[in-house]
Amino acid sequence: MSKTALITGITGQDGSYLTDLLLEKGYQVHGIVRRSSTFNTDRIDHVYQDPHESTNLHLHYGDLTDGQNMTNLVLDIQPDEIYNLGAQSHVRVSFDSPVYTVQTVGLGSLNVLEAARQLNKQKEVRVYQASSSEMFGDVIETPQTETTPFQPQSPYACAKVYAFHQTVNYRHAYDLFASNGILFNHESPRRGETFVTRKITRAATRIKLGLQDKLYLGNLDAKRDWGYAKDYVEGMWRILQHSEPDDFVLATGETQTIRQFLDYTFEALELDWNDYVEIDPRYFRPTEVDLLLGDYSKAKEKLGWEPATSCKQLAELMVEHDLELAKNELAQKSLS
Ligand code: NDP
Ligand code: GDR
Repeated sequence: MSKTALITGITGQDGSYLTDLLLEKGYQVHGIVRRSSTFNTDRIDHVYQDPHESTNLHLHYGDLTDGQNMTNLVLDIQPDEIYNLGAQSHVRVSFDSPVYTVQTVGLGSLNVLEAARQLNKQKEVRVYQASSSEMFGDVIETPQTETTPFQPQSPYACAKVYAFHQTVNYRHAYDLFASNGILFNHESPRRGETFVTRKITRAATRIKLGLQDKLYLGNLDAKRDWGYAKDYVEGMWRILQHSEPDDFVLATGETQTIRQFLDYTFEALELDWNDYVEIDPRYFRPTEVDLLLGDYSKAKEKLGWEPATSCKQLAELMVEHDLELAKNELAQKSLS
């Protein structure tokens, strides 16, 4: 019998890679999609099939903030595994929309846990909670591990800390198989275009082809532990296959400044970023996380998980992808 998984945030970066992985493994994959006035399924269109024909991918309208809707879906679908990836996931935006961010990231996660608790009375269900290195915030120790105390520095991070603790509490209080993946930044060609890595690779490739002159950024000194999203969704899956629920850091164990990511990207295009980058204070955050560096030894030892892609390789594969996008844009322009 194939397993059934439910993914919140299936239309996002991680949701789309996880869908690819679970379909390859023979799962029945169910995903929750927000109703929107325009199509928001670009990242999963390559695996979408007409629901009138036989398909292993099933999409449902829903919203994390609607608890009744979450419980109805979970009880109807009867998943073996739930991956809670849905979130207002942009840290800078969480300062502009703190209440909405907390509703989706904090209470939304609680809605998923409550729904899982109901289903768990009928059959065992396993829950993955997308926790974040942002929870470490103003870091107390480096590198950060599963036992490093949290000092969140944004509404987003505060809400993720809340969801982390709720997940642990549901594990203890209700014997629910609920695990946290504490994932450090992970990127890809499917990364949203307002996160710094993708903003850089999109702009640099457009600059290379003469489609753009400048790139405006904020703080270039922050350090991040950047990995490849495709490697990390494999880790999510392994966390739910483990013999017991637990919390795991997934990271690369290396950290770079934004400047270094600029170097990798612009050097791949034989350009010097100093000629194009300007600082715009609008991208500064009221409180910044200066340094993140993860220690993934526990995941390596217990799950056999390791990252396969370095930050430089990541920048290069994103450049390769975005250069094709820029070439298509140029071709369209010359036709019009
Ligand atoms: P994305 O921003 O790419 O995707 C977020 C997803 O959540 C989208 O599918 C979005 O839908 C959906 N969503 C947003 N609000 C709601 C809502 N109210 N109800 C239902 N769905 C909603 O994030 P990532 O894929 O990068 O990240 C996945 C998860 O992992 C998130 O929880 C994020 O906070 C967390 N995380 C991410 C890290 C990273 O580096 N990428 C690191 C650590 C944690 P729509 O497409 O309609 O906007
Ligand atoms: P982050 O990712 O906040 O770490 O959260 P982001 O790419 O937004 O920022 C990383 C660092 O780059 C600096 N920065 C800029 N950031 C953006 N977005 N735009 C800019 O122009 C810019 N200039 C400099 C930021 O100040 C920051 O220091 C991501 C999200 O995916 C979260 O959901 C996830 O939990 C964490 O990673 C781990």
